[in-house]
Amino acid sequence: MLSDPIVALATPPGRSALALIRLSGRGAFDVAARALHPFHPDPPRTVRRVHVVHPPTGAPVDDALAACFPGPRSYTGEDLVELSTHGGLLVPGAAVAALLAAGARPARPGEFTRRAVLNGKLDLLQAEATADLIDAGSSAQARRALHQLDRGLSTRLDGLRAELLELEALLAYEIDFPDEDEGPVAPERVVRAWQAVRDRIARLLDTAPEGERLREGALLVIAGRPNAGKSSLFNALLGAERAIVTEVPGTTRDAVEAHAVLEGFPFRLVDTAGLRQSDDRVERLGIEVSRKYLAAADLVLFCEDNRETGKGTRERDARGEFLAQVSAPVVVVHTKSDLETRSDRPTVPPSVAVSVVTGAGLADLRRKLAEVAFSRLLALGDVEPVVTRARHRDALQRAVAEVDAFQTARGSGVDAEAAATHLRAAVGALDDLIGVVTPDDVLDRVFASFCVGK
Ligand SMILES: Nc1nc2c(ncn2[C@@H]2O[C@H](COP(=O)(O)OP(=O)(O)OP(=O)(O)O)[C@@H](O)[C@H]2O)c(=O)[nH]1
Ligand SMILES: [Mg+2]
Repeated sequence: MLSDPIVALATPPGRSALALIRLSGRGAFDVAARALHPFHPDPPRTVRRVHVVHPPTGAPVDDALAACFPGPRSYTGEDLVELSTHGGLLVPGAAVAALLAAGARPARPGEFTRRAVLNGKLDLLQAEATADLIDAGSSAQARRALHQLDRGLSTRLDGLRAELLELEALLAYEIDFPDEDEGPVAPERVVRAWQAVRDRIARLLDTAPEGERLREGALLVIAGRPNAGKSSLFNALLGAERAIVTEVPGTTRDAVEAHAVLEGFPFRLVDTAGLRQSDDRVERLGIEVSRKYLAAADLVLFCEDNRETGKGTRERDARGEFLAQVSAPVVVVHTKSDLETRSDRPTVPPSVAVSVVTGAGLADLRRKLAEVAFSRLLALGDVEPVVTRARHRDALQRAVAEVDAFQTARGSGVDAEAAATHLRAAVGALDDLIGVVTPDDVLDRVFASFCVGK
């Protein structure tokens, strides 16, 4: 395993009061001693003032603070130095250059956290949570990442792993006493234990769709007839005038996408071209794009002008036809509620009336959208673990498949020892997920999205 000294800026480059530099690896303290004066690694975890100089010229670089964390009690598990320098465009880079000249090499993206995983300071799920916490753009994402960093998900998996091993232990009796007709363990007990652990793994797997949606943002597509007020609503939800609004039907020709946080949850909002039969070539292309987005949507916001709603069977048919084509959940919204309405219109639940002029109904709409897109996460609260990546989903699917194969094998009279290999394989899938033994290519994939200094 590589443990040579690496260095990187852990804070973003640019104007700031301070910057933080990390230096880690075998010999990190020797490297530091060449560029920091005076350098005292003792006592550990004590901040001291140092002069940063560029070896070998000795040219002064900065007046800084240094703290030493001898391994294994450090973030990486190696000898580690944290250096707080002044910020700005020049000083942090010059301080990194000084440490490079003193014998360190530039860290690769995510290399500090990767070493923390390899040295057993963090499991793989915690490493992923570190990246998620840094990338979080909404409070729900941050809370979820913190929970995972706190071993919320890891603890649940430890529990499931223990249950699988207990189930295997029940079988051990049969393996040891194969000739007894009715072994010391009643078969129903094995079935009950199997059912319990299977359900628990399946329940965790059920959180995957919304968990992954939480990391990426729910794709919310705003659709409806031309002039229904889609772009106006898009801007209102975004809190910015991103899309062009005019009284001319057919204004929006292309899909406009933007990130928004609604009720603390992340969304990717898409405004689309109004749906209608059109002879205009450009508009037709826009409508084609709308349909593609609708097919990929997690959630559709269908806008109907309050005054048009239920006006005639043609509109109702158009809506029915539209709703039949969309497989994602649809929230029907009546727009322009500040304008005069017809009182005899039928409403199709769930429906919310909004006005971007008065702001009426917008808060309700935001809440409704968060509820529909993240109902399961809202019901689970922040304590229950959730899986958030395709990697997690794949591993849990493998575990469920093995647990099921175990039961099938039992049912078809396969001997206990052979059936138990499926339980072993299920434990292996959970181990992969936590990262007990992680092959390099898995680590490469996990750390590919990390930034330098993390
Ligand atoms: N009074 C009132 N007018 C609104 C409201 N929302 C939109 N409008 C008006 O309705 C017209 C159409 O609004 P847009 O947001 O451009 O409608 P659209 O659905 O994006 O239209 P296309 O892009 O052409 O499909 C504009 O003149 C808006 O000012 C509202 O809540 N109240
Ligand atoms: Mg528009």
